[in-house]
Amino acid sequence: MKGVILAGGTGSRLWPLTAVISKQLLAVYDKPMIFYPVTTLMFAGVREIAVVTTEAQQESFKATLGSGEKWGIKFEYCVQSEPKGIPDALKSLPISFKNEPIVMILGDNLLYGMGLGSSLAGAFNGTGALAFGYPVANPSEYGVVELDQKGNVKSITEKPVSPKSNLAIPGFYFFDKSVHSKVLELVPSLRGELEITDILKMYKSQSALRISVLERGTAWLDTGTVESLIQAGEFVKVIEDRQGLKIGCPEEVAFREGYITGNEFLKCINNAPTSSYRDYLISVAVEFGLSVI
Ligand code: TTP
Repeated sequence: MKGVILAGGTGSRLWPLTAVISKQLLAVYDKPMIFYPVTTLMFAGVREIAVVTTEAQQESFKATLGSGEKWGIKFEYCVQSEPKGIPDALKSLPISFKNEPIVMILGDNLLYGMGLGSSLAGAFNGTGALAFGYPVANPSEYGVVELDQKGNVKSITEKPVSPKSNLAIPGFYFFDKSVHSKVLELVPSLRGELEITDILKMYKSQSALRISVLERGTAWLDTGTVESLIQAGEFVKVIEDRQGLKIGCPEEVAFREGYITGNEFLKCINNAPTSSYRDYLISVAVEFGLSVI
């Protein structure tokens, strides 16, 4: 399975913050926003990740993330020429991704929670689609899923005026390889975009859509508005200050999950400038008995 991070779009709701910087490169507290979805995909066991961006911003993403080698993964970069919707971005994936199941995450989504890492890795069996449900106070702003008592999907509606449930669908999806042909069948919605909910409906019509309701202790934050961006930053700060552990730190995840060796982790530390981020990496190395020079 390969990973996909959608980091295109216009970020208009965050303008003028996004006038020259992509939303997904803005700070969420102490690191670029895209580090959070990168680490979510690493926890899901993915080693190859396509980063879909606008043409104008591709170099900035390359400068921020690099080839992935230092984190034991591989990034491929591709361009979505116009922001024509979330599933449209899948059309720009490299050939090597087009015959593969994928796990896709929106570059402005932050998922955090107990056991999320290990449970994600085994969540998808490679067939159909797996998406998630998350109770929110404002379902009208999201794609909403209605489940029957057995947990089967009754309906999916994009930004409903009168939501049939309080379960929003986070921007994190597992798809089998048929997703690549499905996106070619989509037609734009009234707002002129290809809609991810239409892809989910296609899987539903084949009885191939599974929704897993995220546990209460899980946090799902999106960072598309000034308010939600600040909230996400505050959330990360509170957890990190309290626990003395970082959320969304790719070097640490790579090392703890065995993607890189101790020596490679030490190399990450040596290449990092003096900063609180570097100090944190050093504290992880010390915990593992590695000697930092
Ligand atoms: P949105 O928040 O729906 O759109 P946006 O990022 O352009 O922001 P705004 O609505 O404020 O203009 O996008 C969710 C995520 O999906 C975000 O990470 C950008 C990404 N995306 C693409 O990569 N391509 C697209 O065509 C769209 C619509 C979104």
